[in-house]
Amino acid sequence: MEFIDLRSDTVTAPTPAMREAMAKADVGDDVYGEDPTVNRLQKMAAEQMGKEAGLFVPSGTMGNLAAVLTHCGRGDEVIMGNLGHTFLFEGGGIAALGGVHPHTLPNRPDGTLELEDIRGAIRDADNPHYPTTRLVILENTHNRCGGVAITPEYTRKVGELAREAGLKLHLDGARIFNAAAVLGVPAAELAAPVDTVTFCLSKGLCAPVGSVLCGSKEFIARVVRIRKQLGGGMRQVGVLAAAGIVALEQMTGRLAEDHLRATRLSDGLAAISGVEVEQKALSTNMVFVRLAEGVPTDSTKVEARLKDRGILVGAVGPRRFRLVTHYWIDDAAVERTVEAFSKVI
Ligand code: TLP
Repeated sequence: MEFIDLRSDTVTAPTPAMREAMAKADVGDDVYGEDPTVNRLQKMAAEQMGKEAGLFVPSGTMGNLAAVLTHCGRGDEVIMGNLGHTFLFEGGGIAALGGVHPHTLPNRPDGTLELEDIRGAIRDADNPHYPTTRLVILENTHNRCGGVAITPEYTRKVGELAREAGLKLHLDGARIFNAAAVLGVPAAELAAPVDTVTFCLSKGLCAPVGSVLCGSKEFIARVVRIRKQLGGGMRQVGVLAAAGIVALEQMTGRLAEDHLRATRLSDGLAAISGVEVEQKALSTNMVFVRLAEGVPTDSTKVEARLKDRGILVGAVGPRRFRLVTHYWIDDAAVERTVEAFSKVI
């Protein structure tokens, strides 16, 4: 059975244009800095983020980890959201590998952190009881807050606050191009207030592997060593970077289509009695839904019944699901999903 896979946009297979570019890619040893395709991708990525330099890394997780390990030393502290990907879903890597202490603040439903909370979390640097506050992390779009975009105005305010306090600001921009599409601004505007940004090529942009960490030349030069320590120095990796170039050239401009389908999906599901949709402003390609109170089932059972009908969704709680639209989800897939949900419920 061919599945309609809405579990994530990470499930996207490369497009035919990507496979062709991968087959033809010029390659070299990237640990020597000699892979022309990787070098081209890094240059394009840095330009699109408005930063001096970029570094290709195997995953978004490694991009965020390498950024934190470069900004922070052992015993330093990072301020981040309690629903942030770096806190929830990156294996505690910053603590396990870097001895970096996470200071979590409650994410508001729109994905932001209260500015006063950030200010209040900054430690007194002269008091030896405290870890040293070094970094703030934001996430755009914010995954667990519904795939919502964070505005440039808000990011600028956090940037100012961080600068005044002598802190660095990192953006987990895994889906920054989705945010740019819904806000109608260039990705560089969203990244302008931050020191460093990671974005993913392998989610809605469909590349099979890879993310790019961008920042100043001096910062990226330091990340090269950290990436090597993490085992992320790759060799003839131009075959993957070639797909990343296609992602930047051909895929960022179509993300609004995924957002439109997510809205249709959300509207269709909202009309089913027994299903409650968490509809939010500035949402992008994610739809979060819950089973209404009194519906005598749970998300694991619903997930299994939907799978029997060829639909894959992600259970993210005992009565909650996430559905993510992407390049391989067309209008017919949206209709079939709504129909299947309705029958199963
Ligand atoms: N997110 C995945 C899962 O890990 C939850 C998904 O299906 O959404 N930052 C953000 C905001 C992400 O959503 C993800 C992946 C990452 C970083 C990590 O990227 P990868 O998977 O490339 O390590």
